[in-house]
Amino acid sequence: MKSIVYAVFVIFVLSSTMTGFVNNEVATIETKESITTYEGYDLLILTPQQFYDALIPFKEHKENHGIRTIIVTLDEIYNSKYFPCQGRDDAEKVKYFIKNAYDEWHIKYVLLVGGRKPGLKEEWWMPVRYVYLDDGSNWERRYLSDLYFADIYDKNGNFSSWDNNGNGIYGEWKGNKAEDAPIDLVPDVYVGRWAARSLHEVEIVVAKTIEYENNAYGKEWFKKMITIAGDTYPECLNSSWKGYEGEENAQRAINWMPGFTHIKLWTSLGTFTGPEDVINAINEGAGFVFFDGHGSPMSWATHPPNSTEWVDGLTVWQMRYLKNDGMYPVVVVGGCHNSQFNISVFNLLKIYEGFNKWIEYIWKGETAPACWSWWMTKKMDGGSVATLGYSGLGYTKEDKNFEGEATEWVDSHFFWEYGMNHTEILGEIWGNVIKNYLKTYPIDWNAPAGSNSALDAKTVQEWILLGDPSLKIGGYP
Ligand SMILES: [Ca+2]
Ligand SMILES: [Ca+2]
Ligand SMILES: [Ca+2]
Repeated sequence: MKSIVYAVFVIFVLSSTMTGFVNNEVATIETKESITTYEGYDLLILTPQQFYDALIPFKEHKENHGIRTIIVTLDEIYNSKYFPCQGRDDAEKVKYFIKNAYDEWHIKYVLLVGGRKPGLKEEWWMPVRYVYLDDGSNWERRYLSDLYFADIYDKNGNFSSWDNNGNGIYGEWKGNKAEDAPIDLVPDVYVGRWAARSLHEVEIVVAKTIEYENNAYGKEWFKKMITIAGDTYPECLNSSWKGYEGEENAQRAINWMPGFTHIKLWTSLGTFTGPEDVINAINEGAGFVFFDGHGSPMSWATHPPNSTEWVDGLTVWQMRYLKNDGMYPVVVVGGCHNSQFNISVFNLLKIYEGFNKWIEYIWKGETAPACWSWWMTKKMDGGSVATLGYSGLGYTKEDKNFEGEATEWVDSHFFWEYGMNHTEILGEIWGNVIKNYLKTYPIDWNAPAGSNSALDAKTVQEWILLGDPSLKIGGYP
């Protein structure tokens, strides 16, 4: 097959350069390029020009492991270098580019490189998509979704715009039924993001990811899994909140991860009393860390058994104590907002937006230079190799009136995908969990805002993979 393709291209190139005297050398070079293009790529890396050079060693590393990789800059998308540029805004232009790359190059993985630019104004190194699904809580009217860039096609093979009514507001669900409906949501490619705010952060995650894939294989530290949990919903607040929900879900994940040594930091066991327990355990090294409890963009915590007291797990400010150099786990964090990667320390300066709004930035935890999950991932000489969490409010069976599960299903089934279904590529785990969640809880787009179906849609939309989607978990032999 390969040789036939090659022959066709030689003929194509020869005939297209046959206007005058054929220069054999040029023809050969062009042929090689055409062949590479025709055969396609596995991994598409999208980046602003500023981070391009830092990604070259990463591309070489990926290709050494047989992952065919292409780096494309945003300018090349907007200037139609490879495909005619279309789309109503930058995020849609990026999504159409991914669609073309999927059609023409048969890509499987997309790594979006770039987070928010530092500054008062919200500007991005790499476009983002906000989804406007109102859960009725008045907490947030929109949230970030990278699933948007992965759900290219709907069931009928049409482009999945997420804006069915064409008003430029995406994923709207605020009335008696979803305004933008139906949205397929099922990912067609596996998307992860390095939400880097600077070139330096890109260099850090490139180095950590390469080191992980080259060195994790067969290491003793990798065969450890840390679960950190407690009584997420104290029964003293609501009589239906029986048991220790976080620990029960951690146990489910543990049951799906045979062959691992399990380190349980649980409030009911007395093994989790504060951040030092978390820091000490991670510093010993582990392949996986699973936090299951309550989050904010800057912190994570849970409760002791049947108590409204808080046990703090880790804040972004304490991450400097993570010294697990060369032993980087994949971190799954259950809780609200840990992956809300639009926060900014500049929000502290926004007193001019009014006192109430300013206070809101502070009590919502939106005033750090980076969110919890990204901080964990970009931490130099420690932290994670990748982090999965939620960009908005996270829901559970308690929010769905015990008629089904939400984030606890997603988080525990991450471990089912790896431990039971033996999926070893990080982005594929992310995609399979979302696909299976949607099979388990099919969305009724005619249900009202705030319904269980709306919460199910939000749950998959807001689950963000901050890391390389082509990451080989446990490294290469
Ligand atoms: Ca719309
Ligand atoms: Ca789809
Ligand atoms: Ca409970």
